[in-house]
Amino acid sequence: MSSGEVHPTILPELTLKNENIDAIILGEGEYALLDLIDFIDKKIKEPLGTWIKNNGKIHSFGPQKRFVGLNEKPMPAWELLGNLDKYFPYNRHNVVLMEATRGCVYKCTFCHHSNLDVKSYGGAYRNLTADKVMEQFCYIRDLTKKHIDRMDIGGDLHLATPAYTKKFAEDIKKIREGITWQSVSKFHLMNIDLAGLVAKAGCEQIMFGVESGSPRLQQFIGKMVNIDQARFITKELRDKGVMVTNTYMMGHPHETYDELKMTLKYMKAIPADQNLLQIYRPFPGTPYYDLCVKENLCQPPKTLEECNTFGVLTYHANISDMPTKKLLREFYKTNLIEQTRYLINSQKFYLRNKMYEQFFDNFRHNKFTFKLKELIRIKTKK
Ligand code: B12
Ligand code: SF4
Repeated sequence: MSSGEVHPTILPELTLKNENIDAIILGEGEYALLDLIDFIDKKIKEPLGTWIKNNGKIHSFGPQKRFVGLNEKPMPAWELLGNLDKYFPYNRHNVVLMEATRGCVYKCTFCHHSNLDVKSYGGAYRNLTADKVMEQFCYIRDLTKKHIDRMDIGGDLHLATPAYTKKFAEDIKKIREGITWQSVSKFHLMNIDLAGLVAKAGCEQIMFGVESGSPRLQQFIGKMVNIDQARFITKELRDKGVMVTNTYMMGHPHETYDELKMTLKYMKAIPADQNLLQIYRPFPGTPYYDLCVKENLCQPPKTLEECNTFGVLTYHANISDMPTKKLLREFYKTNLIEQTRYLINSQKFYLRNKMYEQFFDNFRHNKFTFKLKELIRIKTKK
């Protein structure tokens, strides 16, 4: 049994120690998997990009030397998924999530892209041309009877340089056939011209990471966001009909209540459609996580099973300098306000774009009710 993706790339030894796993692929999988097969067939001795367990002994091999050219790689075999209709719940205006980018040029200290193995085994940052994005979209569209006219191509960081943003927007504008798209960028990469360009090119939503309003924490995570620029870009995009989502984290390592209040100030000052809020959970293999371990704020998982209850998914570990009650109260109170605001903004967006099914569905399944259910779950567990 072989395993792959970010988790084993960051924790190869811990993953391989699991009795069910014989081999892992670190980083990009395409060529490494071919090497692994050749290794099993005894054609090569060094399957690059893999770690292999043999009679309980772990053998590690260096990064792959061949990486996929995103624009040259064959179309993903979507048809192997069978009836694609079932993945698109609405009769009209479905959205399809596609890969348009790999890697990231940045190294924010809480993110998996700050991990050296992710960088070296995953390969350099690459992105698709507008032509290729459309080709992939049309390929999927032709495989389903459902109406899809929206694509989510944000990945980790799609609009990663002003030059690419300009080229992508100009190109997609010419060929998009009414298709709209959602993306991810950074405030310092945007300006008034690019905001106008992406809006005209069919961009319906952009996400930006802010994470904290505290200058100390911003410096520490490697994400400096200028409040005035963020406010200006957000307003420009929204005036042009693009929805803006800004992401924030609360409960950074050693965060104080005064610092959290700085984050709240950012949220108020930057008029996004949605402020997406998370409690920070340390991600193994990142400098932010290392700091947490060093300062005894969290314990490293010892087994693969322990990872299930660690970090991203389950509990709210408080590693800030605030009392847990205070942190959680601020988190849920702010979320209540933010998600109510977002519910209203997203409903306006759906009505504006005549997405009536999405409008009614959103009453039942929205982030507000999601958080409410989470709160009830935590309360009943206690
Ligand atoms: C797109 C995405 C999503 C989409 C998935 C949509 C879909 N239908 O696929 C959505 C938004 C739904 C999503 C949800 C979640 N996601 Co997500 N997601 C991503 C993202 C941005 C890209 C993944 C992707 O498709 N890349 C494109 C493919 C081609 O590349 P790839 O996945 O790296 O795969 C390559 C190699 O890793 C390798 N490989 C991959 N799998 C395997 C398997 C084997 C056997 C082998 C040999 C090789 C191999 O080969 C591939 C080709 O080179 C990643 C971040 C990232 N950059 O990886 C996070 C990421 C995978 N998500 C993450 C998380 C935490 C989640 C959620 C749990 C979030 C939440 N709290 O709800 C949920 C879980 C959903 C679920 N049910 O599993 C984490 C996982 C963390 C971890 N410890 O592993 C990541 C790494 C982001 C992060 N840093 O936090 N996600
Ligand atoms: S810009 Fe986004 S994807 Fe890139 S390192 Fe920072 S948080 Fe990660």
